[in-house]
Amino acid sequence: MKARWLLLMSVLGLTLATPVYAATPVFTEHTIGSQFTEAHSVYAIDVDGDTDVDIVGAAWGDNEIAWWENDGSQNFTKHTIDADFKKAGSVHAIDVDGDTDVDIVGAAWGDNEIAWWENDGTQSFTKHTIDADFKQALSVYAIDVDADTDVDILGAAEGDDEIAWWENHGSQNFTKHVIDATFKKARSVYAIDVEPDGDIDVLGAAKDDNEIAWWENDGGQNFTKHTIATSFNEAQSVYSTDVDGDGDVDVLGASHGQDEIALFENSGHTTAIELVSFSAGRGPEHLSEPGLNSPWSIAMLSGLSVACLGGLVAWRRKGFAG
Ligand SMILES: [Ca+2]
Ligand SMILES: [Ca+2]
Ligand SMILES: [Ca+2]
Ligand SMILES: [Ca+2]
Repeated sequence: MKARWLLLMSVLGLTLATPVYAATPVFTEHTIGSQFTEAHSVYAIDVDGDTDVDIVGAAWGDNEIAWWENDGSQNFTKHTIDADFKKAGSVHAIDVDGDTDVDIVGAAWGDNEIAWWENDGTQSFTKHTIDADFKQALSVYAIDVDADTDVDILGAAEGDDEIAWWENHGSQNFTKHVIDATFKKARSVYAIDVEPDGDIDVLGAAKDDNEIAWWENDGGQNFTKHTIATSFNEAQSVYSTDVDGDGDVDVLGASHGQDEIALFENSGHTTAIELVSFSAGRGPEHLSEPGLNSPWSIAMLSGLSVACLGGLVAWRRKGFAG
């Protein structure tokens, strides 16, 4: 059996590294917020600037954006930011207006809205609508897209099949720019310098196109689409970071339709590989309930390229022209 696995991995072009038996992280669940109906999105950042990390969340069913204040010992107190943000699907937090406190951005599917809540410095938040006609807004992210030092906003609209960004003119007056209007049932957006060439590029996931894609910024915010995956069934979510520590950013995706979390490795503009979970002695097994306790995520968290942590984790090649 071992020989077959070695053969398989050899066929797949793998190098079987010596297993690294690093300390295995053990995760213990602590409930932060309960009865947060149809909790849909979460992010962590020091909201109140007291050096501990707080939590922000969006609840689809409660139409709510909230944050949980950390007392420094991970005892959390909930504060509602907005309780009338219909089908709140996504939340992110960053200092939008550059006054050093952390503000909140959100997407409301039911209100077709992208909004931000301004922090007055004492965590009293005032809502500002950025766009109220972004149909079935499902994802939001914020970063300085055009490198003019102010924070811009990105969104994905399922109803408009659209990935867009809103340019901040420096005083939180925003102008919308469409990046792609034919990205069917766009569900997720993220932005990072993919190549990297110093400018911010954009990533998206489209449910009906079964697609993960990125749009290359030419430095003047003219975006050219590059497809990463087109048969990633009901692509739901996209994220990007340097998973394997080789200096370039890789792409992570969640596929609703094939019950899969995948890694698209950026291997120097040539190919990428999709990570699937294998159980020792059995065939490839997609992770139906990927979670932090899976050997796979442990491998990613540990930065291991190949790991044997409760199961065998192997790489499968997947085309990705970087
Ligand atoms: Ca804090
Ligand atoms: Ca601020
Ligand atoms: Ca900017
Ligand atoms: Ca770039």
